[in-house]
Amino acid sequence: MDFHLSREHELIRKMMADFTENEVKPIAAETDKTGAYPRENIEKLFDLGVMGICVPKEYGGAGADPLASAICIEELSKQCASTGDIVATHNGLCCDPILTHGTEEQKKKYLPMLTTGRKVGAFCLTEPNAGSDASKGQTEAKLVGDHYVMNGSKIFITNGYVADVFVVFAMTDKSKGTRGISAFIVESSFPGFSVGKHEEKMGLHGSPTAEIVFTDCIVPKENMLGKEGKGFGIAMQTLDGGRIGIAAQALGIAEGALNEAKEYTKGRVQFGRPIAAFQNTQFTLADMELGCQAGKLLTYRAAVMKGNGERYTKEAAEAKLFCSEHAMKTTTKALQMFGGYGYTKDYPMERMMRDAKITEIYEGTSEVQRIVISANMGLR
Ligand code: COS
Repeated sequence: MDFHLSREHELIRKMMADFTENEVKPIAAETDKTGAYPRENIEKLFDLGVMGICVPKEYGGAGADPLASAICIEELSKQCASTGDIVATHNGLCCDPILTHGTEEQKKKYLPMLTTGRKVGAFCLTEPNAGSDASKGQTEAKLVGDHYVMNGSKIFITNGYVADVFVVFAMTDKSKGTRGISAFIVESSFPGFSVGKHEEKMGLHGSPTAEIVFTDCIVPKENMLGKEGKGFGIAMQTLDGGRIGIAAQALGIAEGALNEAKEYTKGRVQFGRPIAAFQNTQFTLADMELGCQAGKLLTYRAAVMKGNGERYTKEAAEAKLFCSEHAMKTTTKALQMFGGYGYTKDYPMERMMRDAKITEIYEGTSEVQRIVISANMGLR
């Protein structure tokens, strides 16, 4: 067992750390304030090969492994969790299922679009009445001749109003429950596709979240992803990978908050001493550091297992659960160290705390992660 990153992974980290410092950090507060999608930075991330980083070179990607993708998301999220989220969704929830379950024709058509073609990807599973109980979606797709007619709506879709390619889950046979769900690749240009409500959120303001509506949407028959009735398993398998991305995002937020807290407490003098000289501050920072190190090991372990082709459902859930809860704890405690300043928008702490919260909710709440972990502990 080697706990050191390879030279390639270190180079990727350095590249992303430089990009984050020079391009992401300067606009992070403004992105949060205006809610503007960080389009120029996403274009630059396409240039760097980060969008679709795990897609093999033959389809226009960088051919990197899941650990490289996690490192990119972690570094970006140290300064801007919205940017980390856009990348995590594109890579983990759109490129990955097409790569894993797509036919050769689908891979040749869609993966180059999502890499060199600069089209952004999204994932449509959640519906108003199907959140944690993801199997209860009502969106339907009926086969009519050589195409499916899709009707229904999906909510809270990350990249919703900027994406061009969507992996969508719909019932093809309502009588079969989860075994009646199929996956599809849907383009925003298909007739009957529309974007509904743009969500106004507590945090992640730069990450575009929207409702997606299908009204007699025409989806070619050949756009079914995987076999008919296998959609639920594809969704669950995709979310296993997606959870590594959210773990990396939460880890990045926690590390970013810890870095800010270290700098601030060394410079802030109260009672005649920098507050970093007080043991209470030091112990709190030590707990933050410990959690970041533990979270990093959990996240990288899950990513390496995915790269090795091993089953990593439990490990991804553990990483996501631990890192998201640690991000929430760390941002809350770091804000406290900033006192009143932490509560203002002059410092990034309140943004980091708002951004951290969603990592305990999306791609499976903390409660769902506990269901997944306990279901994989041999208890039944
Ligand atoms: N990988 C592959 N297949 C999986 C799987 C996984 N990780 N997890 C479940 N499956 C398959 C099962 O093998 C089963 O297949 P069969 O019907 O062929 O036997 C099927 O999926 C149903 O499995 P299960 O009965 O465990 O599903 P549940 O409905 O009980 O799932 C949870 C329960 C809560 C774990 C699931 O609904 C879930 O993860 N919900 C959260 C969804 C989520 O993250 N939403 C956020 C959306 S993105 S923001």
